[in-house]
Amino acid sequence: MAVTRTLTIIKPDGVAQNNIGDVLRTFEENKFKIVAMKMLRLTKQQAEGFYAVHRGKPFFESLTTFMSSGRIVVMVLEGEDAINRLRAVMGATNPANAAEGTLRKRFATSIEHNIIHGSDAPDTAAFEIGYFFSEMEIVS
Ligand code: IDP
Ligand code: MG
Repeated sequence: MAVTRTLTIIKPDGVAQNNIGDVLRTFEENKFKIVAMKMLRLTKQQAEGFYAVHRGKPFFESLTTFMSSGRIVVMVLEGEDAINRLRAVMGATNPANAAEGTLRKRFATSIEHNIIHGSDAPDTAAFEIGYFFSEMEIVS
């Protein structure tokens, strides 16, 4: 497996619940290298642009309102098979279905408020990394 990059976000609920430290520790324990990181607050329009693939879904309006409701931490992670390994560490979208020990099982409170985002494929990872970071801001 090759070293790849993925985009992750600690969502507004994770920041508000003081889970930044828990998430960073989990990344380090799982041998992800944090190669870019910043805190920001999305506008509604910026959240809609990020989640454009979900436009038209019943949860789109609520999701983009939630994602623009508070501070988030955005990171680029690098590692062996980073996209798939991050998804495994995150757990299922709905915390009720998330495996024991996963971030969503540990900290998420609902299918929407599930504390963390992770890219789901190489093409979406490339789009999502470029949405937040220039190549100059990624330090590996
Ligand atoms: P993922 O974050 O596990 O990749 P997606 O299906 O890509 O899940 O959905 C994006 C985000 O939209 C989820 O993380 C969650 O916050 C929210 N979401 C997904 N499905 C639902 C739903 O059925 N109701 C409410 N929110 C949802
Ligand atoms: Mg997704």
